[in-house]
Amino acid sequence: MKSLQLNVFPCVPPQVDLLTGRFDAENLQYKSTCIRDLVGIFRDESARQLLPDSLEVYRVEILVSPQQEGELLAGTTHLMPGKVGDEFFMTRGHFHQRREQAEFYFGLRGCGILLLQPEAAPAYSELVFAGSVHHIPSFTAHRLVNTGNDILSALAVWPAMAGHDYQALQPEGFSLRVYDREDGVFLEAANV
Ligand code: M6P
Ligand code: ZN
Repeated sequence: MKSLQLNVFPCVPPQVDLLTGRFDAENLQYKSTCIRDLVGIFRDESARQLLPDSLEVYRVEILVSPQQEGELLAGTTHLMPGKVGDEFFMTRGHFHQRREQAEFYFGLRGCGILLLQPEAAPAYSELVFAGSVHHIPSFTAHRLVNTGNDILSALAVWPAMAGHDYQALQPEGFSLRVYDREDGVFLEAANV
């Protein structure tokens, strides 16, 4: 390959390690979500209370962009392996405040399930693995579940003004839940 001979030097852009989803960039924001932050999210609340409050369930790193109409954000969720009782660790999950705004997730590491809950249709799910691509349509809540033994990392790209609406999912939550049972991973209706 020829070496670069330039009179004007291009900027070095931020980088992402596609094996882990970790960014190498100047402007990053981090958000950590621990067991103490997930009251009422898992089916077995007493099992949640038995785990250490400060146990980290997932962390998100976001490449900062301007918060303005038309802009996009990119971030990676790193969801730990683990369970609350027999229910796999998962993200809180959300609708967008701007319901019409969609999102993409890209599976990078580990394995799991993406739960998708449209406002006006039954919930469905997709397998997440390194290389999987997920279009999250408008008007659809989304949540990642880690069903493996490794960290599940997924890169997300979404509109900067989409916002997060966590309240709309309370108190019922998603209508599908994912459990670790003797004979495998079980995706079940939440009210069973
Ligand atoms: C992805 C994106 C973020 C989201 C994060 C964690 O990185 O969808 O917008 O904040 O996952 O999900 P939650 O907000 O449901 O905790
Ligand atoms: Zn989203």
